[in-house]
This record gives sequence, structure tokens and C-alpha cells, in this order.
Amino acid sequence: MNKDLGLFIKQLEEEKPRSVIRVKKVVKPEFEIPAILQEIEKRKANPVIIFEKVKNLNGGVSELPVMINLFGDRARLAMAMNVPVDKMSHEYVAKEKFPVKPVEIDKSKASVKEVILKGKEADLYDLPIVTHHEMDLGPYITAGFAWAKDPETGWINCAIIRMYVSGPQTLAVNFNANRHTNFIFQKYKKMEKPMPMVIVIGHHPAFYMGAQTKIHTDEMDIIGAIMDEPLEITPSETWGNEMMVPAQAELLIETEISTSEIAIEAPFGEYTGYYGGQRTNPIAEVKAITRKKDAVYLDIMPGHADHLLLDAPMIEANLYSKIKEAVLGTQNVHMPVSGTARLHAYVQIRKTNDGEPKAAIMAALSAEYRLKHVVIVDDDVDIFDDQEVLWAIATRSQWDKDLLVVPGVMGSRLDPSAEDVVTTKGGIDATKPSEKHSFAERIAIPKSVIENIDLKDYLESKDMESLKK
Ligand SMILES: Cc1cc2nc3c(=O)[nH]c(=O)nc-3n(C[C@H](O)[C@H](O)[C@H](O)COP(=O)(O)O)c2cc1C
Ligand SMILES: [Mn+2]
Repeated sequence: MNKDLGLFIKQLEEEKPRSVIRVKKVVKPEFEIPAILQEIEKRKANPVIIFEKVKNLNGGVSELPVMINLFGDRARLAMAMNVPVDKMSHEYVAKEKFPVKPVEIDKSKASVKEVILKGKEADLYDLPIVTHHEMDLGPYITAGFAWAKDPETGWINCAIIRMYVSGPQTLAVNFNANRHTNFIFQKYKKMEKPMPMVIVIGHHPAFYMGAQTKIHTDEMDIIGAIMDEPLEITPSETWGNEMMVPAQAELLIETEISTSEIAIEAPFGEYTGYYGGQRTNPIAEVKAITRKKDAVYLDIMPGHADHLLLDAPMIEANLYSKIKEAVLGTQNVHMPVSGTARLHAYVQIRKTNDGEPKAAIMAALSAEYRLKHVVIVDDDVDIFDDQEVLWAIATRSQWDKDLLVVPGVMGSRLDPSAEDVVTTKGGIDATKPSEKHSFAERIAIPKSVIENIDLKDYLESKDMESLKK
């Protein structure tokens, strides 16, 4: 059987027992779950939290526990992919090059078919769907993929799209204009047919990472590549073999999106740390719900690490491969959480001439539409440490020569400083001048001395304890 969410949590509890917290008290999905997460985050901790007893939207206690903050830690994502944390983007690019085709399995072997609900029984209000921020329109599914099939290529596209629960069997779905989901939706619109869309909620985190690929292809093959095993798929309840679905997901909601009706959607607390404004969006109607008997309802906390970190390695992987095409000495890319993991990128290069940093800035800015500011540093600067990057800007840049400013470019509509989708982008070359010029030497303590220091030989054990995080 495919790796699934339960297997990952078991592995996590064995290897890092402190990174899973279970809450047994009955909690409300409206604000209470987000508030508890935020209080834990304030203490600089980032565990997965499982709420075992959560009210559903019908006022009863849901059969499904709620899991939040699965993605709130880069090390956890690296563990899911079985790769070193500072090499995630490299490994992601390498795995993407070898797509793995899915395998079809019988419904009897698909754990997501253990419970099948159709007609009025397929009720979203039976689920513990979370309301996150004060001004949000209401409960939102935030860890749900829009799983849709391109009617021309037959490819499956998969993207996390927020979905507002507007009734027991209706949702408003927010895919941006430049998303593959929208390209597919436009094709159905032309055919004047509703678009089948399966909402996939809860799977192994490697599934989540594979499904967030930026490559335009049959995404089932990339999910297989990132999971290191073929994705198991099985026929859907509503469309049979015409629409195959992931067999070992926690929960699937089979829907049809009307190509004629729209609904008001948002405000909604966004990745930027601000509310995104109200808009009109397509409506999905629930046809069936299938799930594991002991399914967990996965939620992602918008605007927090849980949300920001999930897409970061995939954006980094995309940037890494595109910047490397322009500048061969590109070493690594980091989308820091301090820049919402979307608007800022730190790029580490080993340059061979002084024109390469600006070439890297241009390649980066055109590869990812949300990216706004790029900082290019040398390979002695740790790009996973904001302070090191700011130090490089402080000591290695002269903005009359090192700043590149590009006004009037397409950016993120959600950035409140942009004018609709038009923004000003820029980059800073914070690298030292190339070898030809002399440059100040960075301070350092001899490596041979550092290597022989073991703090236990110098400190009392109570002082050693106080250094522990
Ligand atoms: C938690 C989370 C929520 C997201 N919500 C949305 C959304 O509501 N609308 C949207 O267009 N993209 C959203 N995204 C971004 C897309 O999922 C992401 O860009 C995806 O790779 C797009 O897939 P595509 O390249 O197949 O279009 C979200 C990403 C994450 C991680
Ligand atoms: Mn896609």
C-alpha cells in the first residue's frame, strides 16, 4: 500500500516524539484550533497538533480528528522526502526529472473507500471544517487539492486551492486566473459542461509536495516521483474510470463545478498576513464523499508556517533550475518565511564574473510571478539564516551599482503594496566583487580549534541543559 498520512505520523512519533501533540479536550473548529496553534507557535515550537475531539458544523462531535501544522517545519518536509533539509530543492528537481506513472488498484484495496457517502448523506457540515481568522467569510477547506482532468490531454492537475463551505453541499472555489486548474476550467466552459473536481484532503506529506509541482504535466507522475513509489489510484464513485482518484488519501469530496454559476467569496486571511478582498468565484456541488474509516481531517493554517513552508521547497526547486540555466554557478535558493516564502528569495551563487548576480536576479524574477525581491549572495553566506543575508546586504552592496529595479511587472494581487496585479520588482547584488578586486577578509576562529571544542568539557551539566532549545 502507498505511504499515507498515518504512516508518516507513526514515523514522526517514533523518531521525533516531541513533534506530535494530541489534544483530548473537545474544541470548536471556529477560531479555537487556530488560537491554540498560535499560542504554541509563540513559544517557538512547531509540532503537528492532532485535536481528537472537534465539533462539526452540525453542532455534534465529528468522527474525524483534526490535524494542523503538519507542514510547519522544513525539517519535517525533508523527512517526508527522505532528503537533507538544505538540499530539498536540489533533490526535488532531480526527482522531477524521473516521472513515475500511477498504478490502478481495485476499490476493495483502496482505504479511501472504507466509508462511501452519496446523495444527502454526503454532508460537509458533518466535517470539522475550521474557521481561521476573525474576518474570514466562514469555514474554509485549506488543505484540499483541486484534482481535475484536462479534457484534451487527459492529464490530472492537482493544486491546493482554498474552498469556502457555503452550504452542506456547496463550496466556492478560488483558483487564480493563471493556475492550471483555471486553464482546465476554461476548456469545460467552452464545452458547456460542468467540471468534475475531486477535493483530496490528507495524504502523506510527500504527496502534498509532489502535487504542488510547478511543471505543467500529468501531476500523478510527479507525485509518484516525489513519493518514490507509483501513486495508487482507483475509480471515483461519480465518474468511474473516467476520473481516477488517489486510493490511500484520508478523505475525498467528489464535486462538479458549474461553468455558469458564481458566488461571492472571501475576505480570507492570506499568505501575506493580510485579508484578501471579496471576489466572485465558481461554485462546486458535492456529489459524494469517501474516506478511510479512521480518517483524519487535515487543515492548513493560512498565513502561518504551515501554509508558507508547504509551497516554499517547490518554488525554490523551480527557481533553482531556472536560475541555474542563466548562471551555472547557482548553488541554492531559499524563500524565507520573513518574506512570506513567496515575495523574497535568497540566492547563493559561486560567480565567475560581476555580471552574473544581475543575470541571476532577472532569471529569478521572471521565473515566479509572486517573487518581488531577490538577494544574491556568495557561497560563504548561509541563505537559511536571515541575519547572514542582511549582513551581506549591509557589508557587500552599494545600491547605486548593485540594485536592479523593474517597475510595471505582473506580481501577486494579494500584495497590498501592488496596484492590482502590477508591481515593482527588484534585486540586490550582495556579492563581493570578483577575484580581480581585493575585498575585506571575513573574521573567523581557526577551524582546527573549533573542531576540538566539546562544550561538555567546559560547562557544568545544568549550564548545558540551559542551552537546550
Ligand atoms: C495552503 C495553500 C493554499 C493555497 N491557496 C490557493 C488558492 O486559494 N488559490 C490559488 O490559485 N492558489 C493557491 N495556492 C497556490 C497553488 O496551490 C500553487 O501555486 C500550485 O502549485 C498551483 O498549481 P498549478 O501550477 O497546477 O496551477 C495555495 C497554496 C498553498 C500551499
Ligand atoms: Mn499544474
